[in-house]
Amino acid sequence: MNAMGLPPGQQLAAPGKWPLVGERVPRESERPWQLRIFGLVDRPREWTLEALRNRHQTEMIVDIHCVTRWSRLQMRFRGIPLQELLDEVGPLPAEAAFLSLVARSERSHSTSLRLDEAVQLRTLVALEHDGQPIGIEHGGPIRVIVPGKYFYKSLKWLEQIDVLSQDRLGYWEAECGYHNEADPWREQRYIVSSIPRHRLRELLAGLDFSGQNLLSLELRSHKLDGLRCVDAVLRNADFRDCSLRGADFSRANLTNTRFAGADLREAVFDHADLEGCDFSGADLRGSNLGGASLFGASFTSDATTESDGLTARRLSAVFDRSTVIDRLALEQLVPSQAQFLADALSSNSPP
Ligand SMILES: Nc1nc2c(c(=O)[nH]1)N[C@H]1C(S)=C(S)[C@@H](COP(=O)(O)O)O[C@H]1N2
Ligand SMILES: [Mo]
Repeated sequence: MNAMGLPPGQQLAAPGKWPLVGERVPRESERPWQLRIFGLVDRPREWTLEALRNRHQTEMIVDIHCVTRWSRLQMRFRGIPLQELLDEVGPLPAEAAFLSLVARSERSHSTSLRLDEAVQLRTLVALEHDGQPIGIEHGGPIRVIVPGKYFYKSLKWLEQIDVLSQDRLGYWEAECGYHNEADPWREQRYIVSSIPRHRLRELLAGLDFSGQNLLSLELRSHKLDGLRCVDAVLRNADFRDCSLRGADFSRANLTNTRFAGADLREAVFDHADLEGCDFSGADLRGSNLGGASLFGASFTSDATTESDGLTARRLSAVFDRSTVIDRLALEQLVPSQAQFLADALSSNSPP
């Protein structure tokens, strides 16, 4: 844990700011909002939104931690403990072991939890945040809040819960390699990639990852000048201390990728997804980050030197006049990072 009580690798979001992540709107439907609990239960049933609102509400103060490295502490939610609803449907003791939480959304977004864990973590079917109904963009009117897990387990627009004997992986877990355990204190962000070695060698020899979808690539300290990664999906890659001069990452998804200490001179990140990326100590002179998404990205960090393990050394990215970063993107950063970047960019701007 660091000084602010944050799990490893997390930063506080700007005060009062609650970033939007993932889907922005629920699926359009004429039907009124309802919650159903089906599957391996004694008495499957559904509740209208009204019925949920009329129940006794429980208040909970919860810290939320997004896998893209921003956190918000002490969020106040009100709703119904999932346990109470489960007690009413009666999960079948010998069989019921997992919950699949399904959203009213275009892709029927879902996530899953172990039944015992969901109860033990005091999962909430939340209806209110800060005394107001939860806004539609943040998953209202019915949203799951799972304390103690990365926020992708907290499903927006909850509509159905299937009680199952086997786990059914959710959208992020199945499609994007997000870790199914999702414990922020153990940094369980992603499962580890499983690309065969010979395939990786081929891609490296051709210096071309364009269009590939590869998770958690480990390429620390490689010489990869001119690498092409156009439209690639390379979440959670490790490019620390790589030489990547003139590399092309246009429109690539590089969520949570580590570029610390990398030589990124003249690299192109045009409209790339750089959420949660670490650029501390990287050389960004002449690089282009125009149109890139930078939520939770960092450009400076307090690193500890390896020799004595004690001396804090500040590692900061370097820029020059030709570095392109949208001023608007600064608003996506946590305050300390935004301040560092604003200072660094203005000291480079022409007089
Ligand atoms: N239905 C649905 N729920 C979802 C998601 C989504 O894309 N669709 N994204 C998850 C992720 S990754 C996060 S971090 C949080 C973001 O919630 P927020 O947009 O209210 O901050 O919602 C989670 N629940
Ligand atoms: Mo997330």
